[in-house]
Amino acid sequence: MMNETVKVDRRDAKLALAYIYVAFIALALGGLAGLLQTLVRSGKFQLPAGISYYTILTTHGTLLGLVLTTFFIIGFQFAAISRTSGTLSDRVRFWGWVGFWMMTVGTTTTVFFILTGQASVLYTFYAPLQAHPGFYLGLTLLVVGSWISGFATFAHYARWKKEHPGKASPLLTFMAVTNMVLWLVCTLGVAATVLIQLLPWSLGIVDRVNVLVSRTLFWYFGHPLVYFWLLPAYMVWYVAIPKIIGGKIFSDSLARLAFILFLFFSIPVGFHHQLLEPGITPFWKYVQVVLTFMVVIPSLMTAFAMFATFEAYGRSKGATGLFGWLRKLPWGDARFFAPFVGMLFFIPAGAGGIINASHQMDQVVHNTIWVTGHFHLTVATTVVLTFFGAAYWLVPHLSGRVMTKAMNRLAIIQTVVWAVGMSFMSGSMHFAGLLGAPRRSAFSTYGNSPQALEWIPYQIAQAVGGTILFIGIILVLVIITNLAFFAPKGETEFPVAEAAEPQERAALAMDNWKLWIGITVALILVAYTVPFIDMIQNAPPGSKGYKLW
Ligand code: HEM
Ligand SMILES: [Cu+2]
Repeated sequence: MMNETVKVDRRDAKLALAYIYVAFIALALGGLAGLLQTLVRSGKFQLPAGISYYTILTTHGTLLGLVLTTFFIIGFQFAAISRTSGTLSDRVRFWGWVGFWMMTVGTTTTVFFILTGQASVLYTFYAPLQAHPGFYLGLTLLVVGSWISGFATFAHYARWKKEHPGKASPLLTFMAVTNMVLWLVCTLGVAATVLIQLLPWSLGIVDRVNVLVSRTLFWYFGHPLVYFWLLPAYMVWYVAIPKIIGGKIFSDSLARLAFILFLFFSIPVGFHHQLLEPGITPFWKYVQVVLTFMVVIPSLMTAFAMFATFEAYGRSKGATGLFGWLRKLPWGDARFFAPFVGMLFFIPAGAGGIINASHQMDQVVHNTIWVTGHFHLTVATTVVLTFFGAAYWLVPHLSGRVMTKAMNRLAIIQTVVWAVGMSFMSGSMHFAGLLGAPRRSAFSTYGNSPQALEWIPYQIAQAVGGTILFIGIILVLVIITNLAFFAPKGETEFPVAEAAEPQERAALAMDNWKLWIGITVALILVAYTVPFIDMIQNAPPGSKGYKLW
């Protein structure tokens, strides 16, 4: 449907690539920090030169959780809207570059203050830990820059709609717009806590900060953040993968509906990260947990659509029996294999998520390294492997090169290395967490307490996994560098599949942003207004800042 522009314009490609380069630089530095963490936690290694574990951990969480993801996503989405809705106007592209430079300067500032040991507050920067004001300023630039890129995306979408009256927007553009709406609405929370609370407090303008309010604003952002990571992976699954395997999109309007449901149910749910927070009544936690579990609906819709696409394709190739279609899939193609392995890891990841969000079971795993194991399955495997798989066609498409057979083989190996390394690392994190090992902690035997000694074998397995994963990072960097600068010149396809059946009217009805944003805001108000007023009215005196590192 509507594949008007087949190739991304050279100028747009440069913009998208700029974002993607920063993402992979963040992967290199953040990955090194991750390796060091696993080595420290094994008890066999100490950081040199008095470097603090928390400096490394803050670098890792910030560079990988916030920088790698946001830069890759925005670069990918600029390419996607240019590919499906036509070349960007000069104005939109200009603002895309403004966003890029603000984000890059912001990132550099933030990382400078982290690496110089002035901001070891972890990527969640919970008060009352207090960082240098430069850390918060850098974050502000990063967020405001991303807003500018978001508005540039909306402007491009609006122009397309104006030029095509009565037509439904291209699916991939619709998805990118949904993700940027989600991002804009949720980053308002993090901007509020940084600008109104943390920045004035770190500058000494105010003495005390309301910790509960700042955490609540953080998690109002922090949960939708994970959907902001996930939706671009779903874009690849819904739109690119069917084309790569030679099949069709199962249903265009089902995909759009799933995205809108993710928009509704990813924001009014931050309390599931605060289940053990004393200042929120159980009733409001319950309301938000119910809303949390609503994401089961679009998640299962997505799983169904994916496997329906695979099965329909396999059967069209003559597959028979219950699982015969599995054999028809292109296992030797890294553009398919990497995201597919990502999908498989999402099954245990999702099961773990249900445990985390369930109040009673969360008591067992809260703040243990189980949680770290969980999100290394979700973001650091499902999302990241899908991004790698997408980069294997996106980067050569943008750089005007082609992936050689040798690079494809290396990419298959990379995927296997990642899967093996992550099974070790995340698996041992899950087990150690069940035995009570805390997250965010360097090595300690806690005075040789028997419980802490039980964790050590798992921490060693974790370091083995971390080392394998780091090899995976080196491999992917080799591949991406090759695809960007050294691979043979040529044309690589940006795969965009067609829908199995035209559903123009249903799709057009989905372009109703007033309604979607209205429902999103209404759900947020229902979930947050009363408990938020409560937090302000019953506010304790607030806390001074602490620098505990
Ligand atoms: C070489 C690959 C990686 C290794 C060895 C690794 C290792 C680790 C370890 C050991 C921790 C927990 C440390 C602790 O709580 O004390 C951690 C935390 C974390 N990792 Fe990774 N990781 C890797 C890749 C990734 C990737 C690709 C992402 C994101 C896309 C990621 C995101 C995070 C985040 C957000 C945290 C939380 C930091 C915090 O609690 O403040 N990691 N990682
Ligand atoms: Cu969450």
